[in-house]
Amino acid sequence: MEKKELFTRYSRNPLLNVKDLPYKANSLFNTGATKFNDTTLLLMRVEDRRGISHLTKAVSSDGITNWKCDEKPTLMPQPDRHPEEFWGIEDPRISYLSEIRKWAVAYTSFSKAGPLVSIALTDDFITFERIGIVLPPENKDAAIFPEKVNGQWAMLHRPVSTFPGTGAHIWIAFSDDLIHWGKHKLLLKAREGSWWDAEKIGASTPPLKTDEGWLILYHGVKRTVSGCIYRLGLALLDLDDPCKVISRGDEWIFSPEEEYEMIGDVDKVVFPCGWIIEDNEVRLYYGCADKSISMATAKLSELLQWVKKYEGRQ
Ligand code: BMA
Repeated sequence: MEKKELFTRYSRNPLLNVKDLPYKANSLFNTGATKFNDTTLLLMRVEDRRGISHLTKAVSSDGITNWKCDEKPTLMPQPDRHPEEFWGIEDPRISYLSEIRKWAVAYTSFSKAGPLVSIALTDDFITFERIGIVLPPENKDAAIFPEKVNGQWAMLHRPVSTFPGTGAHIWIAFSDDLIHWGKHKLLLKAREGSWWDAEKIGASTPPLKTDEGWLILYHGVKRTVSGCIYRLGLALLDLDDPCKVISRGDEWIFSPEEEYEMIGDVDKVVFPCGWIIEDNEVRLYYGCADKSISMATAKLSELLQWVKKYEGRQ
């Protein structure tokens, strides 16, 4: 039996917390991540003291130390022009779309009708062009593939039906223009019963293109009498047809364990929205207990080797 963990936590976690912000807020947590002008850029969800979230960026030249946060919010909800952002904007996943030389940020807008998926484009992380609502409520955990697949953009998303007992699963959709999304297909189902990913799953980071297929990191939620536990798992999709699941790991690969992950505004949560891959190293940036941001690293080859063991599992 395997004993070694796939991910190793950075020894000085948490990397960032609300005290690192130059202004007052309640918490800073789930973050998108990308490389930008030779820096690592995080676009962090910051919850203000009203309870409404906005996005603020932090940059670091080594991706670990000396983070420089914007003096003020980078992307604020605009409820006057975008009523869907009434209760804030959350959980950004950043994908660099080399074809249009822009970064696409898929984020959750918290509307009065529930959470929904919005997209904004940027080329400088100073100004953002909002595409607006792309998928109506209830939907969240959207992550855009970094390149077109068979001539179309692709995106993972997580619609929720009000029909009793149907659960919350990961779907895939396709688009010609990033605005209109169709060809929806149920991709990965939450498991049932006592599984770690029963009832509710959602994409964590944007899909990663590898020689073996699209690597998917997703979160699974286990409900217990003392609340939910948010953990992470892996799946692999076919490169040419990402509607095809090659494999899906049975076990979770990362789980709240350290005090900063176990205790916060929402206990027992690890929630990544971004990862940076350089050579064979994966750096995962994740929200901890809805309170702070941490980093963990893994070898890409080991993640692939692990998930491939489950070939044929859906
Ligand atoms: C999910 C999302 C995340 C959050 C998590 C735990 O549904 O809203 O933003 O971190 O719950 O509270």
